[in-house]
Formats: sequence, C-alpha cells, structure tokens
Amino acid sequence: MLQLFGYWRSSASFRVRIVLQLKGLAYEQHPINLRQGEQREKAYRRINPQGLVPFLVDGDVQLGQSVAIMEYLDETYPAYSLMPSAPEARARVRQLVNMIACDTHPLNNLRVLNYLEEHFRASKAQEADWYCHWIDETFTALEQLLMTTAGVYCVGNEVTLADCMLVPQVYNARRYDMTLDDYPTIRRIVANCEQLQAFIKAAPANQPDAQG
Ligand SMILES: N[C@@H](CCC(=O)N[C@@H](CS)C(=O)NCC(=O)O)C(=O)O
Repeated sequence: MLQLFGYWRSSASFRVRIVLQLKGLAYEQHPINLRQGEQREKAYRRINPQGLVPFLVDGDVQLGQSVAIMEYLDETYPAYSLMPSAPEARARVRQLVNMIACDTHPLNNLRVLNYLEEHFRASKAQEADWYCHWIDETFTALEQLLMTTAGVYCVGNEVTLADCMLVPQVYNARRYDMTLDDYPTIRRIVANCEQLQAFIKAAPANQPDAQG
C-alpha cells in the first residue's frame, strides 16, 4: 500500500491527499508532527533528508516534493486524470501550480516564519503581515488569470492539479483570517471543489492526527 508521511495542517500534504482521494488510492498515513519538530529529527531525515513533508513511498519509489508526487501519481495511476490533454491547457495548469508552489508557499513555510522570529525578532503580528502579503500578491494575479481560464474549476470544467493546489492555499489564507472578499473567482472555484468528497476526505480537520 502507498505510504504518505505528512501532517494534517500541512498544505503541501493536503495537496497530495486530495490527489490520492480523487484517484481512489488506498494509502497509509504516517503523521510527522511539525509543531513538535519531528521533521527535523534524525529518524525522519533518514526518510527525507530535506526534513519536509509530504513524502511518498510507493514500493521502491521514494519521493519528496508535493508537485513531483502529484505528477508521479497522475502518471502512474492514470484513472481520473488531473491534467488536460491539450498542450496549452496543460501549460496553463502548470502555470497556476507554479504560482502557488514556487511563488507563494515557500515564503510562508513554518521554517521561514521561525527564521523571521528567531533572527529578525519578528512579532506574531509582523509574521501574519508577511504571510498574508505574499498570499495577496499571488491571489491578486491568480484572480485575474482565473477569470479567463476557469469554468467550474481552475481550468475548464474538470478538476486538475491546479485545483489540488488552490484549495490548500486557501486553507492557509483562512488560517490567517484572510477574508478573500477581493477574490470572487477563487472563492467560487474553492466552493465547487469543497463539494467533492475527495476534497472533504483530504481536508486537514478530517485527518487522524488532527488536533483541535
Ligand atoms: N516544496 C515542498 C514544500 C514542503 C514543505 O515546505 N512542507 C512544509 C509543510 S506544508 C514542511 O514540511 N514544513 C516544515 C518546516 O518548515 O520545518 C513541497 O511542495 O513538498
């Protein structure tokens, strides 16, 4: 069975859980408690030297990085494909994926926030400002782009990897009480995704390691 090392509130783990659920793949979860720093311990670094979640084990295949994992799953388990077939639409999905994976999430990761606090004495309020600033930057551009690409979902009327990225990023925004009033298209797409069982089952609150 597939093995997923992750954490309930990790948005990168959430992305992978959505893909697993959409494809109906059975998997075993191995929670790594990020708040307790388990990701940095030797035992976990032996599994993933980068000390980050998620991490997937599929037999002999051992893989870190959520986007690589999602693409691997999509290519290895093609039922319920999460990429369109037309090159332009595929590129569009990748553009949206990268806006979140490369230009937003890394700036707001736990280790980045910890570094701001430890090395620059950032207060919790400054950290929140930083966090929301980078989400706003991307969501402003994303909103414009989605107005031209979206149907029911980010690109047309089928769920793609872009939706598997967007919903966890909106989860992060909500954790910081962002209203998302300026992003009606993002809100509409996320509401559509959140009707699907796969997104509900993959949601942080529904994970075995979820804490109140
Ligand atoms: N680019 C990586 C990012 C992974 C990542 O940063 N995961 C976060 C949780 S969402 C993590 O493990 N953080 C631990 C830390 O910052 O110490 C991916 O997409 O998998």
